[in-house]
Amino acid sequence: MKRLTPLFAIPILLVACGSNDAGETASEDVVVDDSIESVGEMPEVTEFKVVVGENSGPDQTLTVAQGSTVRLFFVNPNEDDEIHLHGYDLGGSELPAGEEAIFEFVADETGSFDVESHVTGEVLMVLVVE
Ligand SMILES: [Cu+2]
Repeated sequence: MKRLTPLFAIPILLVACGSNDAGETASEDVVVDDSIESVGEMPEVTEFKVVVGENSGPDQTLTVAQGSTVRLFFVNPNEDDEIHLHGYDLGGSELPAGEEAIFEFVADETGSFDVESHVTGEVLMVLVVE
């Protein structure tokens, strides 16, 4: 078993930094646990990946809360495509076969929005914001 001697060096360094003569509070200042709290304030991101021909279709529904950040990934492994999210009006430009398109946005409008292939006319997924 190793001794954790490096940990004991930290309080000494902190005391050396604070040159004010409040020697009694120095040991309490070493306890820094409010970093845990900041994790809860991270914005929520919902990710969803559609592989055309594998898990695409109008039955692929993603429901998210209004105001959340959404990151959608699309890839058509077999053919060039053109993928468009209606309502939010994202995409719609040419997507070469095998390349990934990423739509990232804040879902600030409620409703049901189709993601459509402009090549085949197929609905690849439906985004529901409520
Ligand atoms: Cu469209």
